[in-house]
Amino acid sequence: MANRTIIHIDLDSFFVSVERVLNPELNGKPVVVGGKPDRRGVVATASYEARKFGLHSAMPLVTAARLCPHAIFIEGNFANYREFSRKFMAILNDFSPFIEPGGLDEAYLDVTGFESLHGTIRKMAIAIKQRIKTELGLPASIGIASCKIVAKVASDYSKPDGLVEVPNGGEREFLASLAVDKLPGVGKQAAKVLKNLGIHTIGDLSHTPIHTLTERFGIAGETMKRHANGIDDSQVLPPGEAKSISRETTFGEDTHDRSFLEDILWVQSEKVGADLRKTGKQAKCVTLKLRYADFSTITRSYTLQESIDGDRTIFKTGVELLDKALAVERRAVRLIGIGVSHLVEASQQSNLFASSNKRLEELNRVIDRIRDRYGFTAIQSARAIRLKDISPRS
Ligand code: TTP
Ligand code: MG
Repeated sequence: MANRTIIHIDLDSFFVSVERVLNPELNGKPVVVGGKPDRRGVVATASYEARKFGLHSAMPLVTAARLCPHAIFIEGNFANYREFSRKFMAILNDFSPFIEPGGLDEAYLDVTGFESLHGTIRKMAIAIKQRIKTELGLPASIGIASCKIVAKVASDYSKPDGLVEVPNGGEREFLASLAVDKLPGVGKQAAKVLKNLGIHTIGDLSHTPIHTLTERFGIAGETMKRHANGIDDSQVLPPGEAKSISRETTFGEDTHDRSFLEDILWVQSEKVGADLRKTGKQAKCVTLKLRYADFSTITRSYTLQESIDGDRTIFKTGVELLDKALAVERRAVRLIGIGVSHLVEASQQSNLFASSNKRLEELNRVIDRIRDRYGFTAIQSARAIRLKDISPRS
């Protein structure tokens, strides 16, 4: 993949910072947004002054009041935060049209090749911070790197009111000394498991054999290892652009019943296909997910020659993947799911398809229109109806 430049920007103690703009008397003081400590509830945001006392998001307000009795506790007003968020995103949009919001107060910007507009990307980042400061009164932190994951870790590392640029090629070195839980995707539980394996830093993680990780975390282990090495090919995707569309079903009882699994897969494929066509996209990859009785989970993917959006193709690919998976292991299944990814804009003419496929595509569209009008169950396949009458034979 060609070199990219990604900015990750995240506002500092967002809710508190907005409250401070509205009431400057709160500046420099320990402030908690979330409510009065006489109420049950948790801290939404603690100012950095309050964090020195150990306060953090999601901590019970009562605990926060015990640790920092002189903090100022305020209820907060979500409508205000939404309004500031809207203006924040509008400013970012002036700098790059390639923007992916990650919540109210953070976003990724793809700024590849934008140096010429501002001198350097660092200067551009400074300009972004300045506009947010002068127009909104909010402090922000920015990470600049060659991929999303490293940019995000960098912005977090730079907080508060910081700016860190990770040089191209310096990703691994930047990450190496940081604690594993600084890597997005490594939560408290995963960090515990890693610690027991003697893996403390992201550097340790980057050197861990892949099978050690996949044994514990499934395919998430592969992602973890790639990210620890500063590798992340994921694109900056504008809002509303789904990366994948999927459906999954967990059963009350584990099942070996092959035809029941197929029926479920059909109904799921119909729904995934309908969603896909609704967004005007086609997919190039179909993924089957299976969870067995012991909670171990596998996913199997198949990349198609053509991009597709028909229920039958999704289903047939899913069944092939199911056949392969069950050929290896005939364990009882607890969950089955199917998804599509690698989405592209649907092409206007799909003359590459054989005419029979074309008719099926047309049929899909007719069914979509009827369902739009009368609801999804207005038209049902024999498989879906059968599912209502049977429960799985285990
Ligand atoms: P964050 O960006 O995670 O946190 P923050 O902006 O308060 O602090 P900083 O970025 O400087 O570390 O979340 C943004 C807002 O989302 C935060 O101000 C409040 C809200 N939020 C919650 O309501 N509950 C939570 O558990 C978290 C993490 C955030
Ligand atoms: Mg924030």
